[in-house]
Amino acid sequence: MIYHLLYPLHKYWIGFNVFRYITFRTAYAILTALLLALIFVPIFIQFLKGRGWAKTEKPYEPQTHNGKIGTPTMGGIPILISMIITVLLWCNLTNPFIWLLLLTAIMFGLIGFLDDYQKVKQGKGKGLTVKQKFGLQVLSAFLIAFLLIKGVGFSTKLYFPFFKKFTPDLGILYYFFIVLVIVGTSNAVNLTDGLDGLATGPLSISFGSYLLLAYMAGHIKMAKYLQIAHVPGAGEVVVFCGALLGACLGFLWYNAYPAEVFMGDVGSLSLGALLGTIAVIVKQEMLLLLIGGLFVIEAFSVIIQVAYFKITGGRRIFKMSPLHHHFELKGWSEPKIIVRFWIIGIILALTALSTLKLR
Ligand code: 57M
Repeated sequence: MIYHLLYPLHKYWIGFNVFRYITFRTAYAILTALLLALIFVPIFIQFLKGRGWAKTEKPYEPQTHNGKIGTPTMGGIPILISMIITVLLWCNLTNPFIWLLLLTAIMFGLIGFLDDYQKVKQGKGKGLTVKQKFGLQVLSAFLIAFLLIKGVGFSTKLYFPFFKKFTPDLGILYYFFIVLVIVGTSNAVNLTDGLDGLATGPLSISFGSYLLLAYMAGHIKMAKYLQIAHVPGAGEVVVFCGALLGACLGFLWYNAYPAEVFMGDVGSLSLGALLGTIAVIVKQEMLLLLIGGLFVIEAFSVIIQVAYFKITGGRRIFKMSPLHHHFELKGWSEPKIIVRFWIIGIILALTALSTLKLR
């Protein structure tokens, strides 16, 4: 809104020209979303507590989690509200990528809300069935892929770090690849969200990284210099990433150990799907394996554990999966696990960004 209201006034005063600049709008998108989340999250904590929408006991959890019973969940709702208001305020709303990302947030947020709501209403922790949840995610991701490829005329070429010339055109297979990236990232973030701030921190690092990648992809000279895909219109995704970064940091203020609120599936599924969709839009899906490396490690720890458990008839590689539970059972304190995972997330993101020069 602000962009559409104030930028046209530059005809009367050159000062309004500043609202054209992506860097300016991104800086204020981060601050706006941060401020809104700092205001909305505590209000929601009271609302959620009033309804008893909180963590219920789960028998198979590490003992340390019993102290968390009663912590309100679904904190993803104020995250999404803060982000959406900020996007509507600071983004150029004629850009189709912005509406596509808002649709992603709403579809995956609704799936997560349905799961969370059923868990808290039934009080037995039973949300949607795995089939229901997965089916809804795949359908939503296919819709995003269709709107991208057919609606925006998006390229179906796949780009790789290090290899400039190798850009295979996946054609119709790109639909399935997009679904894999979006649904895979959404569920990987969901699994990671098992300790205070353990998902929120790396999500903030990831959105910050893709903020930079979107800027480079949307800047024709910079994309050419770095020999990465130029994606016309990706510049607005920078502002969107700023809104996500600000909202996550504002939520982290309350989700930091000891957490006053959890984001719930409404947060983890939507933020994970947004990260995957942004990676697709800026044509840096393969780099997501590094930037989102923590989410990949956590998800694979479960896959390896479940596979080994089935193959060996009940033996385990980790004391418990996802990986953060393994370290809990090894006696590491929760804050130590969380901060060490954040440090690893920062190292992975910096390594990923350094590959842009190594081509
Ligand atoms: C997603 N949810 C947290 C909170 C958060 C197939 C199997 C791998 C599925 C997997 C699973 O579905 N886990 C659920 C992780 C839960 O967090 C809620 O869920 C939202 C995110 N989805 O926002 O609302 C608990 O995590 C703790 N938490 C915090 N701070 C936070 O900021 O402390 C969350 C956020 C919360 C709270 O205690 O209640 C979760 O862990 O459930 N299942 C598993 O991951 C289980 N692993 C397992 O069974 N491993 C097996 C193998 C054979 C599959 C094994 O290794 O032997 C773990 N799930 C739970 N506890 N609950 C085991 C330990």
